[in-house]
Amino acid sequence: DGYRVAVVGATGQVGTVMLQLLRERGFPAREIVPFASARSAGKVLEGGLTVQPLTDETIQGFDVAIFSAGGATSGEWAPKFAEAGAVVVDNSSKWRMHDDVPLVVSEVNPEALDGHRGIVANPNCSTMQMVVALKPLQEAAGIERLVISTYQAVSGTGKVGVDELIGQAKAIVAGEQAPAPQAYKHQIAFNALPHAGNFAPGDDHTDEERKLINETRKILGDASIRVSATCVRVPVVTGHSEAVNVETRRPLSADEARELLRAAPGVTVLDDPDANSYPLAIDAAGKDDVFVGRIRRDPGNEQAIDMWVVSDNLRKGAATNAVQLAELLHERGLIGSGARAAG
Ligand code: A2P
Ligand code: 11C
Repeated sequence: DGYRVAVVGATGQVGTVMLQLLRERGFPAREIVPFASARSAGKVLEGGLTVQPLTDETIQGFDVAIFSAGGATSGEWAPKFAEAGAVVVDNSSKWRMHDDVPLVVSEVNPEALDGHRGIVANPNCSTMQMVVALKPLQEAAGIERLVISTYQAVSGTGKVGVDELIGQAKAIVAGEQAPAPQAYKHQIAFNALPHAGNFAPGDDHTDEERKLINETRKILGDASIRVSATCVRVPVVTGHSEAVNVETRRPLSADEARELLRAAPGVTVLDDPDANSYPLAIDAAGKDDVFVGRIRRDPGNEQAIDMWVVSDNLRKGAATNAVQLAELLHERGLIGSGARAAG
C-alpha cells in the first residue's frame, strides 16, 4: 500500500530533485507518476518512469500531487487534481497568497496545514530559507522590522539561467564576445543585477521583492512586520545568500541569537570569523539545511542583529520543503478527501 503520488514538472530542475527526495526519504508511495508538458510526454526518466501529459484522464486517482511547473500550469491543473481527490503541494507563486491556501514551511508553521482545502503552497526560495532562521528569533523576541539584501543564484530562474551564465562565462574567458542576454536584461556573468524577478507595470519593486515582503508576513503570522527588500541576481549557480538585518521587539543579544539558532531545527550555525568560517553558497549546494553565520549586533541599532543566511534554493528553497510538506500531511492524517476543512 501507500499513496499514489504525481510529480508535475518532473523534468525540470526542481521536479528532478523532488523525485530523488521522495525516494531517498522513503515517502510512503506505492506509485510515483511524473508529469511534464506535452513536449516531454513519453520520455523515460532515470529510474525508468515514463513522463505523462496532463489530461482530464491521466490526473485521476492520485492521493498527493506535488507541482513545480510554473504558475500557469498550477493555475489550471492544481484545482483539477484537488477536485479529483488529491492534496496538492504547489511550488509556484499562483496560490500562495490566497486566504484559504496554507503557506507552509515545515519548521515554522506546520499547524497551518490543518485547515487545507486541497491545495497547500510552498513558499518562494528566498523567503523559505530566511523564515527558518527568523522563527526562533521571533519566538524569543518578536520581529519589528527586516532589512534584506539577497544574492540569488541563477538556478532560481530555471535551466535557462544556468545555461546563460555558463555560456557567457565560457565565451568571456575564451576572449570571445559573450552571447546576448536572454534570460536576464543584462549580462549576468561577472556582474550583479539589482533585478531578481520581474517589475510589474508601475511597481518600483520586483515581484521577488514583493514575495519576500508578503510571504514572510503570512508565514510568520504577523502582518505588522515591516520589511525592506532588495533582490539581486549574482553569477552563482546554486545557493541563495541573504544579508538580513533583524530588528526585534524586545532586546536580543547576538550571543542569545546564536544559541537560539544552534538549537533550531533545520539550521546549522557556521560562525567563527577568526577562522574565516561562515556559510557559503558552494558549500550549501546539495544540502538540506539553512546555514547561518556572521551573527552580530547592528552597531547602529541597539535592538537589531545582522546575519548571513545561505541555503540551496532548489532543495530547502523548493523541493525539500515540498516533500517535507507531503510528509507532514501524511503524519497529520491530512491526505484523503475526508481530511479536508469544510468549505
Ligand atoms: P518540460 O520539460 O516538458 O518543458 P524548469 O523550471 O527547470 O525549466 O522546469 C519546468 C518544468 O515545468 C518542466 O518539467 C516542464 O516540462 C514543466 N512544464 C512547463 N510548462 C508546462 C506545461 N504547460 N504543462 C506541464 N508541465 C509544464
Ligand atoms: C528566483 N525565487 O530565484 C525565484 C525562483 O516564486 O517560486 C522561484 C520563484 C517562485 O528567481
